[in-house]
Amino acid sequence: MTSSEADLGPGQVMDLGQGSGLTFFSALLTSEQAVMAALLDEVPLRVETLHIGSRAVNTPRQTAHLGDPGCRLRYSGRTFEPSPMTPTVSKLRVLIAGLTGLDFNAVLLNFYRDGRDSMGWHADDEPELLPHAPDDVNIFSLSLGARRRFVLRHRSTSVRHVFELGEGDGLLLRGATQRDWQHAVPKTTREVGPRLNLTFRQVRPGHWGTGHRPHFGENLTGVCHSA
Ligand SMILES: O=C(O)CCC(=O)C(=O)O
Repeated sequence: MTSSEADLGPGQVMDLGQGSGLTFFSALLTSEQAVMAALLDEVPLRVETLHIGSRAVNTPRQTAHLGDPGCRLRYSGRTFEPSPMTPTVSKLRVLIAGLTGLDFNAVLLNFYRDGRDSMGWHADDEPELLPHAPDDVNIFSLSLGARRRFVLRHRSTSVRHVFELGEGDGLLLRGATQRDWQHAVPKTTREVGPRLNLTFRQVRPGHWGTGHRPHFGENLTGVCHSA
């Protein structure tokens, strides 16, 4: 992983100010390609249809939501009940708990088949996210396969930080990062292989949420997704 604006090393902390911050863990997995193959085999990934206003739009990537019972996610007009975590996802959960001291009870997988697949600007700030969305949210992002640009943009200053995440890189997004920053994985015309990203989340079980916020606005003219 590299950053255009910061030179981060393994396990290195980046303070984004005002309670926001990142911790980067380089190439966490010794058998990253085998882990990715196992996940693609175990997890039923698919394009989802979301409801944005009166329109139905398809996600520009494949996706799946896994988690403990009741750890549902709600976004863009849909509520997603979790499928049980698969053996490989459960092992990653344990690994990440050892690394961070945090237990993540839900995970959203996003599979970018090639450079045409993408993720629009959004923040993971849904009210069901713990410990206290949007002011304090822990998200652990694990990126497998091809490196893709992961862009963070401050909501009011538009300051950007650009990372190339893949090949087993981990990124813990902490504190107010989801309140004050948005993130995206833009499309690219570069030849890139497939990339699988897992965002591990802490979800309040049984929470139904309050919003149907279409926070993947940049994709509304075509295909859209969530988080
Ligand atoms: O693929 C990525 O790196 C980002 C995934 C993401 O933004 C999300 O799951 O909310």
